[in-house]
Amino acid sequence: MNYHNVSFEAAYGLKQQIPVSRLPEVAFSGRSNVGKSSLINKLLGRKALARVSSEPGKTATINFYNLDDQLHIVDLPGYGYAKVGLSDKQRWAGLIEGYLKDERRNLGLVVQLVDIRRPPSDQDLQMIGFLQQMEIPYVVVLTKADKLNQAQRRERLASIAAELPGDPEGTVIIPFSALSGEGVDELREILGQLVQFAAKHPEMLTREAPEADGEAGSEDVKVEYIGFDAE
Ligand SMILES: Nc1nc2c(ncn2[C@@H]2O[C@H](COP(=O)(O)OP(=O)(O)OP(=O)(O)O)[C@@H](O)[C@H]2O)c(=O)[nH]1
Ligand SMILES: [Mg+2]
Repeated sequence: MNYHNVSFEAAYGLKQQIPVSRLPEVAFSGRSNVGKSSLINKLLGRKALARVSSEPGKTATINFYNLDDQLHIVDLPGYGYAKVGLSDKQRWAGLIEGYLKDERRNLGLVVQLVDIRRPPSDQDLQMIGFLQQMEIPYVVVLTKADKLNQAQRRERLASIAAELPGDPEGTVIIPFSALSGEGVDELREILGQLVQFAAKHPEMLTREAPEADGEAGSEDVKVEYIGFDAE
């Protein structure tokens, strides 16, 4: 994939505005200020494609970036910012949930961001529970890794798997720093595999509601490119 061929494509404030997927999508989720926009800029090798601010609550729309016309990078609004009014909170929650539940989405992966310095918040845990329930493949990225010294880092890495819901062995966890670029290669590797997989299985990433379809053999679809449990 050519990481020099990236562009901002669109921002949506209402889920009804989001068109049916034209490309496979990878969405970035996490609480406000966790570093989603910074990660996207680092991943795409651009300083200010996604807007970063010291003021939380910056990204209030779902923003689509085009990566080499092969993948849509989707920046979701951050949740959990206390100072935002209730109506905005509800709108954002509706946007995020509407996006993740949209069966017309060719959503191949959610990258769930968690600050490396703290255990996941209740809302992080809720989000991961929701992804599991929806059977959406995800990886966990631990942001701001540069803010810890080696001992603190070891301590967090030893604790995090047990703090997350689900199988601790089975969750891919990637330390990341938008300052040093740590974690970029691993994420690009996963995105590359996702794109290859989507090219081979154009129909398979679009989800059907798990309730509506029971087991429905989507197991093989979701795991291959995130590096665990490939059959
Ligand atoms: N040291 C350090 N600071 C970071 C890193 N990533 C983000 N930050 C800082 O954290 C703050 C928030 O970063 P953003 O990328 O805007 O966070 P966001 O998740 O997009 O926030 P919202 O748009 O409000 O949801 C900014 O001041 C960034 O400079 C990192 O890896 N290391
Ligand atoms: Mg942002």
